[in-house]
Amino acid sequence: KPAKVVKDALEKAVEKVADLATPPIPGAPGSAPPPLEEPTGPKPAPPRKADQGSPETRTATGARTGADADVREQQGEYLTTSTGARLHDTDHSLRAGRRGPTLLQDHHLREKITHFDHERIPERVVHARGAGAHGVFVGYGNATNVCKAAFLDEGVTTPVFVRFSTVLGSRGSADTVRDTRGFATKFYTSEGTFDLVGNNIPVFFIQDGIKFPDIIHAAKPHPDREIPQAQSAHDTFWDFVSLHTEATHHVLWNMSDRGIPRSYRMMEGFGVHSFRLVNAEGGTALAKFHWKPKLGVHSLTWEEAQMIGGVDPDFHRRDLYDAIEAGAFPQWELGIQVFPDTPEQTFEGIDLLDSTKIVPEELAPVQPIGVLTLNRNPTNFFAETEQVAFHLGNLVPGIDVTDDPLFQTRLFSYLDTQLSRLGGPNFNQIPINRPHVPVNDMFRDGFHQHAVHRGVAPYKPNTLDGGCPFFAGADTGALVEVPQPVAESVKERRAHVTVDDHFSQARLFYRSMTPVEREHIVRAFTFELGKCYEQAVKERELRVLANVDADLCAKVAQGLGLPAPEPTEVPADVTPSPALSQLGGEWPADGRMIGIVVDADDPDGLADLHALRQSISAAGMVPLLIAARGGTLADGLVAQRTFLTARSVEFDALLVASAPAPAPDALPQRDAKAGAPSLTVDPRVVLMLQEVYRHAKAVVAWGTGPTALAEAGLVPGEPGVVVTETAAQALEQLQGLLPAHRVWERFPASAV
Ligand code: HDD
Repeated sequence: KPAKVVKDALEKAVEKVADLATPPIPGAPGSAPPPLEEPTGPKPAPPRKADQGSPETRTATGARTGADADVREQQGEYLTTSTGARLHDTDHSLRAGRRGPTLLQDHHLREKITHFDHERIPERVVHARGAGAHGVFVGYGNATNVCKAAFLDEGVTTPVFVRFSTVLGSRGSADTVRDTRGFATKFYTSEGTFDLVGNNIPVFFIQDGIKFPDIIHAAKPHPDREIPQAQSAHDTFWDFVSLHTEATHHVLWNMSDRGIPRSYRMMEGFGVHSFRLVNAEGGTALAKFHWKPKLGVHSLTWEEAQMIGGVDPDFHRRDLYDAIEAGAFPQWELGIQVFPDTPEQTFEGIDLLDSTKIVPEELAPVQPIGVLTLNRNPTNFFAETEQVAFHLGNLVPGIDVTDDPLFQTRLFSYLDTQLSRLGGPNFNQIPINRPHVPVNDMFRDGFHQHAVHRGVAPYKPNTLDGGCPFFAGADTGALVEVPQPVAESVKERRAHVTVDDHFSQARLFYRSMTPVEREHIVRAFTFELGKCYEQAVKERELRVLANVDADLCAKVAQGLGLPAPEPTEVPADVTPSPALSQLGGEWPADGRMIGIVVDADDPDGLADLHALRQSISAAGMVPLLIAARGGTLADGLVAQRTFLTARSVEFDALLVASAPAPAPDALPQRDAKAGAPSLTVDPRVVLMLQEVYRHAKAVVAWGTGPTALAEAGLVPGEPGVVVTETAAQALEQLQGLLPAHRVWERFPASAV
């Protein structure tokens, strides 16, 4: 009997072990095919997108230099190890029995996890959050008298990559925070790569690059709590800028509507510094670069920016991507302000080597010299947008540096930072950074060396490689520094005297704004200082504002509940520069988002909507139907948004085709509450209308739509609140209102 017990137990154990045996390898003889949800057979690789090859590097004869770009891409139909062995499973680790430990010998597991563990690289120390796009730049040819750079010649088409960014936030921070925006452009020219690394604000906080760590440490989150994220509304920022008053001009721009752009597509860009341009005869001029958006310069309101930060933190990234996918390619003209290259390096008394100052366009007009079109989204965000490395020192013949001490420090920092960010000195071999011209730099080895260099003599002079590579001369496109006299002087740590003027251009900026824009600046200062805890910081910033403009100072002081101090300097007499204001013009409405509220259950309200949508699209705008429920409403009309998923801030204007009754899921408590007025219109539509009104956007209603306006308290005939007979008339009205961006007449009474 005991023998039988042992035998039974043994048999059971064997069965169990059999249960745990390794499953048969799929496809092995005799193994049953496992149930598969994915297609099994190899499929032809998807067609390559036009941009999947990295920029090619070719010699003058057209032969490709370096390794073939394609071999770096993922290819082949089968899943493999990183060394190309085909795999049959990536869902289970190799284990000693089904419930046993994982084996160290599982190379695929170790390789997969190790690679994953190292997927992240350090984010940029500033400008970590960004979005990029490819495009082309076409020169107009009219700059040749001042600049010999070949990419500016008439009709020359140069591929470019542009990266827009915020400065302060981490990689995952919200797009619509109040901040300066980066606008960095890489031109892959026939003479080497030219990087124009600018911002959407033409001045900088500091005049000397040695102060960069100070301003950034002050503006980044507090080191103890690591808050607030992506904001300047905190004590350390205002502590610093109220003490370091040369920041005042930049701060004024940040507190203006420029700090909260509506879209990357609607921002100006500035090279900030003066550059030295050189023409074919060796003549020089100083110049400042400007990008002028064809769509005009437009901003969000502060309340919109805050709401979007929660509702759609990727707003600007999405906007750029969607516009390019939809074929609404954003464009900017590149322009230059040109100044004589005098020994003083000033223009009309303005120091051209002081990056805290502008030269008003009224004194030196911006002359367009070419046009940039962004027409292609990146294929892979990390490979392109994250790994792109800009550097002010990437110059081409015809464009040279100046002695601006901010410029000079930047020349060091941009190369240096890539060493830790991209892990070594070979970052220019990364596809997005590779020049589109032959490279023979004699740099060798180092981390992430991808090239297989030939030859034995990476030094000069040599005979063993036949003397190669050779020197170019000015006639063969060499980058030759322009001989410049250096003023006889003493070595010292001191700023030039012109830099002592910290307030006159801040005042010029404020005085150049329209009343609405000034009101926004007042509110921004009041908000930001209101977020500070330290009373002394608020008081000190008010003393700064007293030197900018008494009215600005008084209004902010009132908002903070503090006395307005007297100025310590006699305010400069300034002539306003209307070019600094964002208001007063009319611009194309391309790419504007138009929400159309409809009642899904009202066939009359849906009648003309096919035609309306088509007309809106034909006008270059994006129509989005918003209804109580998603899916097809009637007659093939599809709702892209529901009252649950839509928020007003997504739209530039609202059309109301009908007045939807409250849907069952629309705040049912309200009706149930004793004494509450019963609703006739869905409260989410009412809220949307009220927000759109507060943000000074156009509202046009027809059909039963006016009922919704009435419920929201909007009165037809008020600026930008229009009732029409038909959908076609509504579009006509809308097209009259959008070119001004907002219904400005509603401000400042409702300024937000
Ligand atoms: Fe800078 C990035 C623009 C001053 C040091 N900067 C960076 C980017 C932009 C600017 C647009 C993002 C580039 C990208 O998308 O990869 N920076 C400016 C402008 C400045 C300026 C317009 C003043 C006129 N910057 C400045 C100074 C220093 C730096 C004075 C250092 C002394 N900037 C850097 C950096 C970054 C950078 C640390 C971070 C990531 C990178 O370079 O590649 O080197």
